[in-house]
Amino acid sequence: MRKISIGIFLLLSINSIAQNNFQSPLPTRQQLAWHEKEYYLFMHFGPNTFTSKEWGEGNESPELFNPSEMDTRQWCRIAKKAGAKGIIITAKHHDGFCLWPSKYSEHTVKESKWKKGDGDVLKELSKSCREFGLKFGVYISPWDRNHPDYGTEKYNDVFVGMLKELLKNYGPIWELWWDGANGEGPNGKKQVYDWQRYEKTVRDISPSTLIFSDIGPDIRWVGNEKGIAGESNWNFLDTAGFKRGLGAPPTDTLNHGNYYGKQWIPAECDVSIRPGWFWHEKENDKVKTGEQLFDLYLKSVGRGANLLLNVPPDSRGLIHEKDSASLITFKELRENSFKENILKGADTYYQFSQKDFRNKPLLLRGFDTTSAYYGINLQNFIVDFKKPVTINCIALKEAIHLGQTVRKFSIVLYNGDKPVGEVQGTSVGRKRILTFPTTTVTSVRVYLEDAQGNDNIRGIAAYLIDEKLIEK
Ligand code: FUL
Repeated sequence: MRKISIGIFLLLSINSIAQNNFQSPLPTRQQLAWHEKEYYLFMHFGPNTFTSKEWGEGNESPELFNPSEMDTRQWCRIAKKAGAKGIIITAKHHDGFCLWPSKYSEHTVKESKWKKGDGDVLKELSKSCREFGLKFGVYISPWDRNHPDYGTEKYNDVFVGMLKELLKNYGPIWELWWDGANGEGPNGKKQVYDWQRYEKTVRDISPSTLIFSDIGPDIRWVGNEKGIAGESNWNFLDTAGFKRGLGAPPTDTLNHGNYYGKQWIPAECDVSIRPGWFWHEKENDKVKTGEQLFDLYLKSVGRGANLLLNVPPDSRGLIHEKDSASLITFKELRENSFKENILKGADTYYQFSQKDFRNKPLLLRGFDTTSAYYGINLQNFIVDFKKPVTINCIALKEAIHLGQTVRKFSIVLYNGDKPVGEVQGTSVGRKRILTFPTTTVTSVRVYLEDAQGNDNIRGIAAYLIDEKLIEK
């Protein structure tokens, strides 16, 4: 018996080696923890909140910035209630206005009327995030339409000085967001950015900060601002020869990642709850509904990416009632939909050979924990329910600390011996949520049809969710 199983093992190993020259890149510890955060809020706040603009020109009076009731605890309370795991705020948008009293600029909160120039949004927000157990991140636009040094080498010193202020005075900074949008400064000049120096500054001061940009190095832009990851979403990207901004890879590449990419640079889906990124009175009745947000969740988190949902504070400095209502509905829809894993208690059999099926309950236990099942190349499995169940959603998870290896799979739904439906997919990644017409089944068979290395499926879950939430 021992000999036979060693034989099977060798056969499978040789099979894997023969098929796979590709070694999956692996995420860092920080990236792995980032994946687990799934969804967090973005906040665009600054002079544009008061002028109804999306891109301030940089010549707005700093006095305009004057929220009447700003309360970062309200932001955090709502974020927490909505199940978001952190907040990333626009410390400086393209108009150059700094939400903190930077000594490198004269276009900041200290020049505003707010709190007679003594206020500091970042100080208040970082403190509230700590209080509420939320991650704190900052967006800082490299493009600056206000700074007099923009377009000269001196601006690189300014930008590095600002980064140091952010990292040293408001840390730990969980995620740092570098926008790719770029244009001219106040004097019509374009900037040559010293990205290497910027990156080194961050790594030296705060090695655990995750850097987001079009091309990472830690997190990549998903290639659109709609909050939608590619149906196939590889956590890999090749960045050689590409730059941030205009020199970035094609948006389609960013959307899907590179199939054989050499670096682990996962996608983050940024999208606004409103048509614009900043709060505008006239958009109060255009806030996305909880149902629309749920759909975006399926197309971002459900495709293995993270969701960065922008909820911009209004001119009072509060999250608007309409936005918080949608966030809470969104939270309830997620909770109700994924409350009960119908697979719990079912038996899972791995197919070791044509006739050899072995019970492996570990797979089911693993779904909501971080424990992993270590797979073998292209190992199919069957989940057998003890009685007929009705489902319309299946979620799979890959043990991504071992890489991303599953390339193609299909799931066949059975009622007794009769196939009653089939779902196909390519990438799995951290989480893959598949929806299909409501079906009564007694078992499901998962066929791993292509993989680059062992397919480390960590878990499978099935749900019955409100049919109105599923695209027909
Ligand atoms: C873009 C910017 O130009 C928008 O204003 C916004 O900040 C969005 C998140 O990124 O590139």
